[in-house]
Amino acid sequence: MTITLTAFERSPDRGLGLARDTRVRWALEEVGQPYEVRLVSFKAMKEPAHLALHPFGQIPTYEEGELALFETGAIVFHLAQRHPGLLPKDDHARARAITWMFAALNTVEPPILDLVNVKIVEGDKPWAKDRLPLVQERIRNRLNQLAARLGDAEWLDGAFSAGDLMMVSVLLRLRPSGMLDEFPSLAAYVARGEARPAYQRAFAAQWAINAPEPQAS
Ligand code: GTB
Repeated sequence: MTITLTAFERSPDRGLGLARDTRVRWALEEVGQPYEVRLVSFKAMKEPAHLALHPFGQIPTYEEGELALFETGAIVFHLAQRHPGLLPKDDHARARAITWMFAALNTVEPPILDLVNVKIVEGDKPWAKDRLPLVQERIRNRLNQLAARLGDAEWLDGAFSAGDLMMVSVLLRLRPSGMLDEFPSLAAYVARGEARPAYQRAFAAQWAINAPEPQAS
């Protein structure tokens, strides 16, 4: 059955792979499932046809026959349950890998999104300069805790899993700020994720759509 994702017609990150379709593409590549992509404009995302798939008018969405999903956590979890490669067979190890997916989305991603909000969305507010260090401190706190747990391990809990896929995807969003480089073990962890052939294919697929046009000289 054909799998179809939606993605930005033109991602505001100009191909850095930070929009959330990349993590779904990565999961699909890890489990070896082919997929198609339907590109949507910001305007189309808020129109009824897309809102029927995504109540909040966002990307990505996932369609597979009669099934339509939104929320990258749910989509990656669906793929990881359906296909081997992203969750361990052992019950406890599987539950722990799922826990890391939730930790990435519920505990690590929110302060990182706050950084984007305070710098970009709320950047012109008079209180933004006071809020910024508070948000940065919250992120550093989380990253210190995460780095302490990772230690010198390759992945968060044994073999690479959907938990790592989600955590690496979330941490990548920090790279433009330079904060990831303050935590060399986490920067190396992210680099290991990016080096996976499945990530490389996912990145290349979104780059083919979003790369900046070459400038005429
Ligand atoms: N919780 C949802 C999920 O995980 O699926 C969040 C989905 C979401 O935020 N989608 C964003 C969206 O559709 C795109 S990824 N935004 C349009 C809107 O809400 O109107 C977020 C994103 C956007 C831009 C960059 N960037 O430029 O670097 C990175 C990530």
